[in-house]
Amino acid sequence: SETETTTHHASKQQNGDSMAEPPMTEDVFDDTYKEKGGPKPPNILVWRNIILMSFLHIGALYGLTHIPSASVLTLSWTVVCYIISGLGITAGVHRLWSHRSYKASFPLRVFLAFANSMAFQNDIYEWARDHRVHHKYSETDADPHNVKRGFFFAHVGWLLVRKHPEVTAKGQKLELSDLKADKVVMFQRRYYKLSVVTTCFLLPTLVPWFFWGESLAVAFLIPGLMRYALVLNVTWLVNSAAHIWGNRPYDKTNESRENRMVAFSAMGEGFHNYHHAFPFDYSTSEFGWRLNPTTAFIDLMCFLGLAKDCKTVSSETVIAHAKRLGDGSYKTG
Ligand code: ST9
Ligand code: ZN
Ligand code: ZN
Repeated sequence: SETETTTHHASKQQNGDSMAEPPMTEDVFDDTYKEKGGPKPPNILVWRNIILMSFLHIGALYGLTHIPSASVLTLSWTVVCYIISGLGITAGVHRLWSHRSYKASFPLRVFLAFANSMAFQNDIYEWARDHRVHHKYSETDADPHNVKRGFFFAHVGWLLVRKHPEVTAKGQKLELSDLKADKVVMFQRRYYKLSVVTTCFLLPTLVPWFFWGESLAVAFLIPGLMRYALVLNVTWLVNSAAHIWGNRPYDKTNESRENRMVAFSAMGEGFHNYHHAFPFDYSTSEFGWRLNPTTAFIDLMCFLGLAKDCKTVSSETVIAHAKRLGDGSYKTG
């Protein structure tokens, strides 16, 4: 662990401002945490969420049946909405705000916050807070989507019941001052509902209707509901599938996995065993742009001068880590 931290600092130093701020450590696994013994608290169902999630998924399936009647432009627009909302999660709340794996200029943060509202997955502050506890207390009571409670719980069940008290207790001890200090994050939190209504539902629906005369029903069902449900499920697969199926070349001491199917659909976020081993790497993988359009996007932003200080890990550190903790499936060269 010592070597990794050094590399972490070293790579920052190469970027010239190592002393400017301390590295983010709130996403580092805490192996001293012990779950309390005794019986687990019961699941308290939140019926409002169960009903809304059911309607959303019924609407999305109904949307599927309308694909043949949608225009090519509407289907292309659905892909555009998928990519924008996906980036709001991957490049935005995940790699930038949860892990601080690179720095983004004000205009880029505004775009990412907008894109994040389009994905409607809780505001940036709440998502990043839950995500930091997920990394710090993976697969314990304090992990919001603890995969030890099964595929369904890790996928969506955790959004349908009250949180385990340990999630809140541990979450309250996290350092979140970087999020509180970011005006874009706080602005999005204050106007969250309004921003979701406009970006996740109104914008995807009204653009096809206004610009190429798509029917309001099809525009609402496909780029609206169906696209939203799809981005949700692909994101959730990182918590469920990528904590159950795949190799653990970097670290076999936790349940996170390398899952190519998830990486492909999640715009680069399925190299999850790597990501838990090196949460500060802006690429969440050691393979650059391979199956990873989010990394290509961040690189483009750097090229345009809108992002900088991307953190990476040297291959020597990765190999040493894999040798020490991996399951033996790591391939060199
Ligand atoms: C959604 C999120 O879908 C998905 C996240 C997935 C993460 C994936 C990560 C994988 C890596 C990235 C992959 C990207 C791939 C992208 C691909 C794209 C193509 N710490 O929560 P409440 C306190 S959301 C500290 O209500 P309950 C706090 O004071 C979907 N404190 O607890 C809080 O108040 P406030 C849409 C915490 O009552 C208070 O407790 N949204 C923490 O147990 C109450 O919190 C929904 O469906 C903490 N961690 O309710 C809504 N947590 O916030 C779902 C809580 O004001 N959520 N506190 O500070 C809810 O309705 C509720 O949260 C609940 C629990 C019912 C689930
Ligand atoms: Zn994870
Ligand atoms: Zn993460």
